[in-house]
Amino acid sequence: MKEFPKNFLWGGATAANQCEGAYLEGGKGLSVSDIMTGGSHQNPRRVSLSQDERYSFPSRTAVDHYHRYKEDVALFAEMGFKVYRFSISWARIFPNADDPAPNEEGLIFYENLLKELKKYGIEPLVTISHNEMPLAIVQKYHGWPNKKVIDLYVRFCETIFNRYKDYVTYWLPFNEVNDLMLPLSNLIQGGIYSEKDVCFGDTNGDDLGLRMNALNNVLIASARAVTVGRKIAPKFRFGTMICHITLYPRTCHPDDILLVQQDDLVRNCMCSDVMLKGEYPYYAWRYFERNQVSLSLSEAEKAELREGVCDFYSFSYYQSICESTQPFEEKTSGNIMGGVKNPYLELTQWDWPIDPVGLRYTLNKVYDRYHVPVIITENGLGASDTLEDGKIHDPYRIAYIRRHIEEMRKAIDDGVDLFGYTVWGCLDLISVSTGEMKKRYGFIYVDADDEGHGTYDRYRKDSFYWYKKVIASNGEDLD
Ligand code: BGP
Repeated sequence: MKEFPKNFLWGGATAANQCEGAYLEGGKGLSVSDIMTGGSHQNPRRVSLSQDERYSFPSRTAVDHYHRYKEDVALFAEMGFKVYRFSISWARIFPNADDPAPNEEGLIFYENLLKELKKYGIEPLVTISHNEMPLAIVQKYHGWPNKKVIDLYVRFCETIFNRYKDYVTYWLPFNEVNDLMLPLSNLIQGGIYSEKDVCFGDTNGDDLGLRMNALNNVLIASARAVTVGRKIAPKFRFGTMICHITLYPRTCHPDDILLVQQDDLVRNCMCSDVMLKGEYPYYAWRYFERNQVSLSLSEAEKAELREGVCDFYSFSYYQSICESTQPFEEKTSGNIMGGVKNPYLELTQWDWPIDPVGLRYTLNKVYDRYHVPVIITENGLGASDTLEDGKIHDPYRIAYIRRHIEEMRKAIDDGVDLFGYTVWGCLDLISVSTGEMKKRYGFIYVDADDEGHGTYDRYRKDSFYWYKKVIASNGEDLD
């Protein structure tokens, strides 16, 4: 069987809003994540524009990476990371979105982080927007349906491209850009606020036309940023970041096959088709027409989409789900959306199906569709861990990641040009869906609980030493 390529980028991934904390330090403004309250698997997070003091807001303190980034990067280096994916909090650079000048303190923070990575020879992979738009975009501009937000975003991009061009090659314009295909992401990705939606996940205020126009503007902004970026530094490489919810028909009834094909195209493929092929595909236009969506897309903007195509495909993969036209009662959760239960798969503690083979299937699917290099920018297991005598035994996490790496290798053997893997939440951090701390993904344990109590000290889990061996052997030693 083929080996992992020599320069394979092994590493981990985080996002500013889930790890930095220090939400008003260094001149940072409020971001959309700062108004999301804590929650749990059973109790959804609330959205509190008034920032009601009865609630806790976990992103505000997160895991204090803002102050401890040197220690964290040293631990990543100890594991042998070749790449580290992180995001730049937009609200740290433009606290009010339209400030006359960028916030120098914010720029210095990421410059220092990049210098630290360089010191250890770790390649940065930067997500430009990961649920961190300044709250001002919601309050003053009413979110991404407003075309002015494209200009604000591109200005943010130009600022960081110019400032960090000597450090960064790989950029991801938007995290899980296709999440906006679902109403859940109206606020955190679309900047669309509705009083009818009290909790994260509420869909009462959803307006599909508005949401699709928000997404359309995001895709235009992404393309424009790619074009602008290439002028600033021709070495820059840009990637999609797709939340790939791998879909299976629950039965082989032709209606189930068709349902999955149509949902897969719209949910999983549409955004990457635009970002890699430079235009909306035929089925997107049918989807808009059938749902009475009128898209504001000028000829000049269509040309921008064609010009600003990405270089590589990146995606998050946590699980697959089933769909059916038949009424199957048993359901499971999942990243962003759940589905019909697959009787062949086990579930995580948070009810997400575990499907390593689905990763190989997905890698083959996306490589066949786009013929560009592929990197997995999120994958991992959210589980609760126990700290005892300074140790954390997490064989379940090792087993999950091992099985996914085995399938990655098979996909490489199939012929897929896979060039990297960044495990989600390599450092424990706040969960997006539940706002919990106890849903942990890390190789590095952070001593903090759901209420924000704890020393915030870092501990190496068993998986830390295991992943170090995996990287040192370039994926050969998975024991
Ligand atoms: C993805 C997000 C990440 C991350 C991950 C795990 O959708 O891009 O930010 O949080 O899901 O999800 P959760 O935190 O809900 O467990």
